[in-house]
Amino acid sequence: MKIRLIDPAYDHPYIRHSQKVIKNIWFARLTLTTLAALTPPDVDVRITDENVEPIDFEEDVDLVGVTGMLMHAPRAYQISQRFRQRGIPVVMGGPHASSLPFEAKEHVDSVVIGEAENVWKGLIEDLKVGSLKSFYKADAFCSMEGLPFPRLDLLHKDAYMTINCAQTTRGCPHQCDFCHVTHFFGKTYRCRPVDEVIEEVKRLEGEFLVFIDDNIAGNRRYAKELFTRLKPLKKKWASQASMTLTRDPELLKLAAESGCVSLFLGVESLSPENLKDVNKAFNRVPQFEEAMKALHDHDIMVVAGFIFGLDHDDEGVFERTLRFCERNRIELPSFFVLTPLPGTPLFQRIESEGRLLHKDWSKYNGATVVFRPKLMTEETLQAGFNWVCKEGYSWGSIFKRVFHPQQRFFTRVLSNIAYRSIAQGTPESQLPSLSGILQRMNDTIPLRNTRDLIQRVGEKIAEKKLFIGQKATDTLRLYSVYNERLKTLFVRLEGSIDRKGAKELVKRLRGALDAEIQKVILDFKDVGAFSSEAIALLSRQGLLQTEEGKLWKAVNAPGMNP
Ligand code: B12
Ligand code: SF4
Repeated sequence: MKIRLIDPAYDHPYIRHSQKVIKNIWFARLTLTTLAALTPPDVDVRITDENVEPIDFEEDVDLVGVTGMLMHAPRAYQISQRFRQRGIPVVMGGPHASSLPFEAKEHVDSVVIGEAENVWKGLIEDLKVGSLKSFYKADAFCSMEGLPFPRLDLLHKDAYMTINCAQTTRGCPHQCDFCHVTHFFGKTYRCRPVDEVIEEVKRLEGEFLVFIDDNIAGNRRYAKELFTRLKPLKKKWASQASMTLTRDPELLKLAAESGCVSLFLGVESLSPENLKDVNKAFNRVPQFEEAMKALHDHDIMVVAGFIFGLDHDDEGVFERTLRFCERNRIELPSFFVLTPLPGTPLFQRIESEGRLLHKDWSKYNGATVVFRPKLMTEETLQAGFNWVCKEGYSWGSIFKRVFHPQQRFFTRVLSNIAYRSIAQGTPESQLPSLSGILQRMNDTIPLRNTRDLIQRVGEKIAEKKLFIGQKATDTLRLYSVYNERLKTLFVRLEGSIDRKGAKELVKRLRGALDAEIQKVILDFKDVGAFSSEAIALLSRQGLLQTEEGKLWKAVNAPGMNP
């Protein structure tokens, strides 16, 4: 019996995955090599990754197995059709088929939902006796003990950056709303026996490998043992982890000592509100800079993922995020447009709010806007995303991020050059025009005279926010968010306001109103103290109003007084 396993080509809107790009940055997924390893030895199993070689549609085989993420689905269906026309049965599995099995079944003979470990042999037996079922789904997740080592020998070794991949865990202890992993693995997080991982790693040729885990440090005790056991092997490795790893100095040190040279971290957003919305509040924004520093102190290259288009993102987010990457010397920022993946809570929410633009899965690739964002138009999100991809890999930005005394300097530069070659394919787009104004409206203004400030004691005590005797702050902090659809800027003020702060605020608001912004709504409720000059100035401008029971009412709008 002959089985051909196929990974469909990835058709990206602007990045042509040329052989050179794949050779520079891709490692091989473990999907088909794992499936091949699960195949009984009497079956002749082969793999085609369409990204690196063409499919032979005339091949004489007994079964075709296709895998695919969501955006591969349309191509996977085409491939299936070609083989089925010749009477060759096709089975599909992987993230997409597992999320939408009934859709997949319309295009293939059989669908494997979830992991293949407990069903693949049975499927082959059914095929042999001519009774292939429409769906296969294991009753439980497979045991992580005794998993066969993936058949890396079936890959074209020289086509990828590396084929040295291994997996130590499956799943993730977190449940971020946008992530497919939780949907696929539920709340489970399973670890392979360390002995088996070590044995597999020992067998890999060369010094470098990638652990394709979703979160290699999801169980700290396990990770510590694994890293300790990896040390004597003197390998270099890259993987993915959640940012919680950076909060455990012992774990981070062990990771570095065991050969960790690069980590992909889902930073996602610099807005705590966004992170809370998507159930990722365990990423603590105030600790981000410290986390990046800790990784760099251990000479670990940071590949940081950022998502654009979350509900609190306005058009200032692109520039703000890029400047953060530059300030913190993030070696390889990875930018994504928020993409609702079927099966995830995010998909359910966006769909129920009627915000999905279409269900053309080929466009659900992380680089194309497929939903209606809250604070921006689709066009602004797409343009801002294109801008950040290109600008983030401009020479200027690369210079700011990697040119500093560090070990492995050349690796950092070379990886940036590889990423730059991809980013260059992004269409030319302008930074959204209000970006600069929005940066200035999200800022801290130092005050000059804090002696004469009058505290809003009574009101603040009622709000349980201020105790008598608390000192007035010497800064005014502006937190702003712009709603492009309403053409309205919401500004929350925090701290104190003296004359200088009030003047600066008025100046910035004028700048905003001179641009496209039609309305500004100020929220003074977190301002603990004002100077009388500031009150006079803001009142003259029509920005402050008194209201019964409360001293200052949140105001206001266009007609600022001259
Ligand atoms: C490694 C990886 C990558 C690599 C891929 C490199 C390459 N050569 O393609 C990189 C980092 C480049 C990458 C990029 C992307 N990735 Co990725 N990636 C992964 C990751 C972490 C591991 C994949 C892997 O090897 N798994 C191990 C194998 C053993 O598991 P498996 O693939 O699930 O296969 C099992 C079953 O699904 C089943 N099965 C799978 N296929 C088939 C087929 C048949 C016939 C059968 C019977 C069974 C079967 O059997 C297997 C054994 O149980 C997964 C997460 C994950 N845990 O799988 C995400 C994941 C697959 N990626 C994902 C995404 C979204 C992307 C991007 C689109 C991100 C982006 N926005 O740009 C890009 C797309 C690039 C591309 N290649 O097309 C999503 C897919 C979600 C979805 N529903 O489509 C995942 C699930 C991660 C997530 N957080 O949501 N990725
Ligand atoms: S931490 Fe990462 S892998 Fe885990 S659920 Fe969140 S996004 Fe997914």
